[in-house]
Amino acid sequence: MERGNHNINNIENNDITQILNIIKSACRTISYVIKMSNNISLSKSKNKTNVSGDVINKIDDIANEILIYELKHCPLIKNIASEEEKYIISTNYNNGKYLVCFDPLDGSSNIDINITTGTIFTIFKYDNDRDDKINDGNNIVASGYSLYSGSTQLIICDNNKVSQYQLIDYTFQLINDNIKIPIKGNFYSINDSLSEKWTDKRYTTLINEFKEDCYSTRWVGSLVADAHRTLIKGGFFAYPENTSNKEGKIRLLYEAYPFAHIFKIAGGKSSNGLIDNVLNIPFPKNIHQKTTIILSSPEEYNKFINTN
Ligand code: AFP
Repeated sequence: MERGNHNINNIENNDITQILNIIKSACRTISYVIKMSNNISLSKSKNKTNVSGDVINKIDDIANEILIYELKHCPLIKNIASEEEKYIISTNYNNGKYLVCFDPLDGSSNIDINITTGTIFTIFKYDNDRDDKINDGNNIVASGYSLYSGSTQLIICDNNKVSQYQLIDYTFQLINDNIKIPIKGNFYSINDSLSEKWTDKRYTTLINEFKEDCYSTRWVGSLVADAHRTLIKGGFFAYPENTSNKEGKIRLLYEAYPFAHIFKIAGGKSSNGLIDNVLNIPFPKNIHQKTTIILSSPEEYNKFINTN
């Protein structure tokens, strides 16, 4: 059996199940906080920005603390990386074999208007034969995201498949055990208002082609929601580099890698516009490195690579 390109055994399977259970529990708690709190107060700015320059809201801090509190006591985990922490956090378990990375609350600028947010996470296994190195996204052994919306859902990609759970009666119940992305969709998802600023004009040509082919546009502004719709209904999602965000806006480690892993296992495509498959981008020196991202059904991706 394999996860991504990574061979696994029973011990590793148990390790990953244990870590995923901790993440599930954290997502349940975050969901509870969002559902039981005044969302307007959760959106209150902390009057500080994170290392990527994004404004930190109260809920970003709360979700971050919940995840770190739950994960740092797990002896399997050596290191933790979060969007809200400047540096990697080392646990007390130097012999731990895993690095867990997450964006605690993606789309938090949408929390006050009660629009979908979510937690994105990924688990890397250190390469023991290479002095605890991680090469790239192919070291991922599991990844996923939650959606805090009308219902709370969890998508988990492990064991070479993508499964969908819904929080019903305080437990995550399986509602789809093998998600596959449609070969083609009817939607494209991109922040069109930035088109004048896109430095790679292939996106302009491609979007015009989609319009001619009667595609509809969708843009929530939460990666979890826009990528989830693309995964389930098919189509094309991209956040290209632009004159304000020269390397793109999406963070490689805890946003782009996990979605690239999920899309690959579900039969979809990912790219940074230059490298096919985001998992092949080398592990970043800076944990907050940004990247252009494309997540797509195979047909729309073919259109992209044939665009000049
Ligand atoms: P927030 O977490 O600050 O709401 O940012 C969300 C995000 O990083 C990603 O989830 C969206 O796809 C993207 O920003 C939306 O960016 P624009 O506001 O430029 O459309």
